[in-house]
Amino acid sequence: PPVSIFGVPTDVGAGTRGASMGPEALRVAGLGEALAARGVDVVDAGDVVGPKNPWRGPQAGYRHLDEVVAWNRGVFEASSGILGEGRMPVMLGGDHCLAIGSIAAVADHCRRAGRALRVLWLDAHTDFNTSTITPSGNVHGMPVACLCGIGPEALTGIGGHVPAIVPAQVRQLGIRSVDQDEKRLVKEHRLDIYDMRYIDEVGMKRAMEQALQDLAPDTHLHVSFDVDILDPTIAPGTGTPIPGGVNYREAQLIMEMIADTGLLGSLDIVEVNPALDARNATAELAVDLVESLFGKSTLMRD
Ligand code: DIR
Ligand code: MN
Ligand code: MN
Ligand code: MN
Repeated sequence: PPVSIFGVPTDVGAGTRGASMGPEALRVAGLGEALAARGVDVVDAGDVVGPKNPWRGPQAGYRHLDEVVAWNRGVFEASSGILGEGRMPVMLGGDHCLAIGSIAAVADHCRRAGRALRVLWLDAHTDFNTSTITPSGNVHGMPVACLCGIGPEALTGIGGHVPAIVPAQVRQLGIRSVDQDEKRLVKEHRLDIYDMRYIDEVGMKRAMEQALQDLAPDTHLHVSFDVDILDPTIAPGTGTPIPGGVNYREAQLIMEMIADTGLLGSLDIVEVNPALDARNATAELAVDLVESLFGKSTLMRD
């Protein structure tokens, strides 16, 4: 399907500044050109506009809640517009709080079309915190909970339907950092998690087969790609790097196995932080992996 990429230059949901430069880093690394070279009809729809980062501490368990809401409304509008044109939205973040708006838009779109939605959450973190259990107040640690209806009404209701999705629609891969109370909440809501220990034990191929199993033939597959799923040695340009992440070959296999489903319907690329990077290496790696997500492989396969 034709693709529209759009940037969301903000870091209001994060505790480290710099993810606001992610969209330009990904453009400079050649994302649009790489997709066009694969034969994809791709346009750059430009950037969503929103408030500046006031850089305050958390209030009532949230840092910058009003600004997070404003940016996510913009994301919801942008993503809904692109879906309405019959194109695939590819969101260039920005921090991961923006997945609230992008996935709310996809959920709304699927609900109207009567299509099944599956969310594949690629991340070192489960992002299932709430204002009462968060150790940081950073909303980029809360988007999955908000999408599942746990959070402030201004965020859970962004797509008009609460909850936007249910935990059974989500698969999380690459997890290796979950806060203490967050662990309890994740278990309570039975999130389907393929964490790094599981990947170590069974291997990436089997983990991905399981994460992608029983997808109905016309499922819309949304991939939310937090680049901190990657090991910090290959992707240092991100605000909350966690050791023991997926290596280059594993990351390629993830993307190629998603491409093989033929079901990719929308994509977030988030938490690229050029201020922490080494010569834009993380954005360049993300572009390399997105090429694979859109079907590039080392050998001819059919
Ligand atoms: C941590 C970090 N769990 C928090 N979360 C991050 O602040 O809630 N998510 N970095 O991507
Ligand atoms: Mn995340
Ligand atoms: Mn993360
Ligand atoms: Mn590649």
